[in-house]
Amino acid sequence: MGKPAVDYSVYLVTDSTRAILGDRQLASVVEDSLKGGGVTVVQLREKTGDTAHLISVAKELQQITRKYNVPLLINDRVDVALAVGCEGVHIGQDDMDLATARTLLGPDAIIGVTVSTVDEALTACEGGADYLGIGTVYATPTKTNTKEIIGAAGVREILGRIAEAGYGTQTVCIGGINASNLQRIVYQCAAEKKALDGVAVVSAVMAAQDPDAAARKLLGLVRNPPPFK
Ligand code: TZP
Ligand code: MG
Repeated sequence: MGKPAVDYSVYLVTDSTRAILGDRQLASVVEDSLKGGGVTVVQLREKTGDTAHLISVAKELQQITRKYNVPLLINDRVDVALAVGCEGVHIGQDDMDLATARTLLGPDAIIGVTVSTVDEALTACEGGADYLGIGTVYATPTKTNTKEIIGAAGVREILGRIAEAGYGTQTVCIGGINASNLQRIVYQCAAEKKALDGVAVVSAVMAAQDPDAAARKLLGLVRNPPPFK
């Protein structure tokens, strides 16, 4: 089959906490975000609940992501990705190491790694990560235990160093990204020829009243960033 080509433009990271979902159901918010083509990849991120629950949520989301032909990745849990047979995983610096994840999942799996420093980024590229999740860009209530707030400058530094080293690893940035601040990052990076492949968001889409419209707006901005002034 080979590794699927992934469009990272608008990378939705899920969050089932009440602060984000309110009374809505996770699956219906995810489906809403996908129905107009605004979201191009989905990561299931659940920080609570047992394995059986996580597998059942993953299977539910997989039916939806398959319908819209978008890859599903699982945060942290290589075992759950294997159990449901989805496209891959996203691992942080404290999760299973990249080499072991690759051995378990195989060459065609999509494996992304969170990086917040140049060293972490170069190591992940060298280790064969498919993409980097660079951040945390801006402080965000969605994730408060973030080690590093690196800002747009930190993202640009990492992009510059991996390009200099000759890696073609794809990249998204994460942390506090929304339709208002996205152009600063995407346009500045593009202007320096260090283009990001997309942006990863939780609240900008998941907490939106209209996740479809929110996702499509982000997609338009990523694909055609207006000049940053
Ligand atoms: N990793 C770094 S920041 C973050 C994660 C999962 C949360 C991003 O959430 P939001 O709502 O897009 O700021
Ligand atoms: Mg993790």
